[in-house]
Amino acid sequence: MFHLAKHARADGPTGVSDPLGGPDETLWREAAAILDANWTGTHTVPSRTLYPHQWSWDAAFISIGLAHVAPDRAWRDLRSLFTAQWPDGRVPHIVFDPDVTERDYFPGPTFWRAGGDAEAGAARPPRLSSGIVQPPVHALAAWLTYQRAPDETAAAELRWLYPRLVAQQEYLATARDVGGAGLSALVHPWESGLDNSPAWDEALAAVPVDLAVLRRYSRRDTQVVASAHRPTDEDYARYLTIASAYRDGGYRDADLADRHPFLVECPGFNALRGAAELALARIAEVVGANPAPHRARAAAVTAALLDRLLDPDSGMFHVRDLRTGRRNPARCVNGLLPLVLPDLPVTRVESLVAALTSPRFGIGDRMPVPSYDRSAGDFDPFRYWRGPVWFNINWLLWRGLRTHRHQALAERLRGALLDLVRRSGCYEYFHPQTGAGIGSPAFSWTAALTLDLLATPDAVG
Ligand code: 9WN
Repeated sequence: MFHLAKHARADGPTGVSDPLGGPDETLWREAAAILDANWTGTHTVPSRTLYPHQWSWDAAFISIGLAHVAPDRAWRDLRSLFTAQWPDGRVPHIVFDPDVTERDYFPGPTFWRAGGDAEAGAARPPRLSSGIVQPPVHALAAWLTYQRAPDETAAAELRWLYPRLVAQQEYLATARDVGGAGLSALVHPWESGLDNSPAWDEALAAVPVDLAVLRRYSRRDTQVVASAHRPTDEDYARYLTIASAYRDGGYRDADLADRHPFLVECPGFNALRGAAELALARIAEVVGANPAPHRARAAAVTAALLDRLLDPDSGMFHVRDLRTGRRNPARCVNGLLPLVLPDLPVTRVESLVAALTSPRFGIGDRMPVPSYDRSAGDFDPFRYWRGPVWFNINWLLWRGLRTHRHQALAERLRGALLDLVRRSGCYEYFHPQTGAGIGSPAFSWTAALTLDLLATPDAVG
């Protein structure tokens, strides 16, 4: 067990406070204990029951929490992930633990058939992994981890990570710019991190459902949690079809527009890519590199988002299907994530805040933002990314509100998030009306970001 509270106070307040008053030691200890229980010795798993490997964007959020209680583990988590980076710069969405059996997670290494062949040489992925990516939150995570304890050890970690983070961004900005307009295209809904969001429904509808593909394999998720809370079999069959198509094309990105069945531009993913460039600009200053190109790239991403994905009528950003050129009208929470970009024009900030405070997403006193428009006919309070509240997304929105000096709203959101975990525990996601925990209990990113919220009490900077 690591020191639960000592590190947290290194450059922070002398006591971790409850926003409503008294000390919040119990919650702090519970959250820290979850991260400790999910630590494997080399990395942290998102959940012991449902996700027994290392996931990409989970690792970023987890390191942000670990930075408060065990900075050495925060750096080791990030290092572990980046040792699986492919030669082309992509950071795989899952790095498989060879000690975990195929039975414990599907789709596992046998499905993805990528990496882990020590004989294959430098041109091949170095470790067993999937071949798709997830949102690049890692530069932000590295920067926040460094800021917690900016000593020589942390600076050395930044020096190790910087070229790798740059290669990750480079891959996303070039190989994945399928639309040619400066935004990264996603080749699978899982790349967004918001797996079965209604944002993908239209693009997915064009992918044939081959239920036989499911019979060849066996879903593991629905053996662990209720199937009414997870993606449907039809959607799961499509996920496998799309992943197989990418895999069978050797995970090549050339000519994707001509052959790949699913290609979308996601506002959340691209906003996080822009935010990553801004974090890289800060890191560049520490490691002696030039920050200017990073700032320029961040500005270009913001401009492309405004140009390609903004719907002036909804005031939000929407997913674009590159196969049809159509923007999906569904109002999904990834359409609010550009709020993390500091150079967003004020009118846009205000329209996003209007959506956030409207009955569709309404930040309530006790309830954070749901993953989908509450007033939509197909809003589903139980099913994964089609309604429930997710902690990582709300944490990003909280940061966005602070960036744009919406301090009162940021504090309300922070209070609602902490209230949720106090009442229900650190679950994977939450019922958007009752706040009941759904999915996996003892979920790492919920615990990690709880620590970060507790350690950041007031509307400072
Ligand atoms: C597929 C691990 C991951 C998260 C994703 C979340 C879920 C996986 C799954 O779990 O996705 O990658 O099996 O459903 O949607 O955001 O990274 O926590």
